[in-house]
Amino acid sequence: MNLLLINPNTTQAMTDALGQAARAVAAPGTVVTAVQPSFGPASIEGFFDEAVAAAGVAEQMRHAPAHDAVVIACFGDPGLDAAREASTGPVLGVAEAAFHAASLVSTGFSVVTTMTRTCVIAEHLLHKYGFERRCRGVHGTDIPVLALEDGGLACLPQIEAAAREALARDRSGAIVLGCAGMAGLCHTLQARLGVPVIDGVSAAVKLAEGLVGLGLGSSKQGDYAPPLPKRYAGWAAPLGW
Ligand code: 2AL
Repeated sequence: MNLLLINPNTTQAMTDALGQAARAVAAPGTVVTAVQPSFGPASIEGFFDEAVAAAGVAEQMRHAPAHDAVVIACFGDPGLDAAREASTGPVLGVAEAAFHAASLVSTGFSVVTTMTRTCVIAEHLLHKYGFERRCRGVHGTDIPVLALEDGGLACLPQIEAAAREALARDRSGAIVLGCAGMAGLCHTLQARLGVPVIDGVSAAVKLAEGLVGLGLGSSKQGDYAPPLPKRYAGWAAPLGW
């Protein structure tokens, strides 16, 4: 199957690393194409970044190559519903995928994320998706996303310490990594912490493969029907349907 991975930020090194992380868990028959928007923020660390990044996801979906499934590889799941309108295949956001995976292996999980200001974005998603009763805490580390650009090894001790504190304080059974850029740290953290550690990129890839295997795609009934045809003005003109 063809899996389109969209990194919603515009940092090429992260797009390459996310493509690699996806290929590392993908089934032998899965071909991963990793792309990023042609415009937008270098990293997504707040509402304004996220609003522009969501338009970038819409841009990539509007001109997407043929695909069987899509993964949106930023923990804020920017543009997820829009991308589902634009695709017949399953579209997975890494936050939603990670919350599902964590709920299947623990009674309650904690999220360890980047900047503290992004905690509320994760909390909004937990409510939107109905996971507020399974998540026992969202913890910021104040690590900037671009500090994870090179794989984030230098940030490992800080993330590990935050995860240990979260597990103890929240009485959680699992840790969800709250940034796609933390993907490469997942196995080391799981080995050190001794609890399931969920990287949303891997979870989204495997869930996407599972859904395609089940013959399931985004519903085209009602609210996920394709966008209505109309004129888009200004710089967005090429995005109109
Ligand atoms: C992210 C992420 O996954 N990519 C990005 O640019 N920002 N998430 C986050 N919590 O900071």
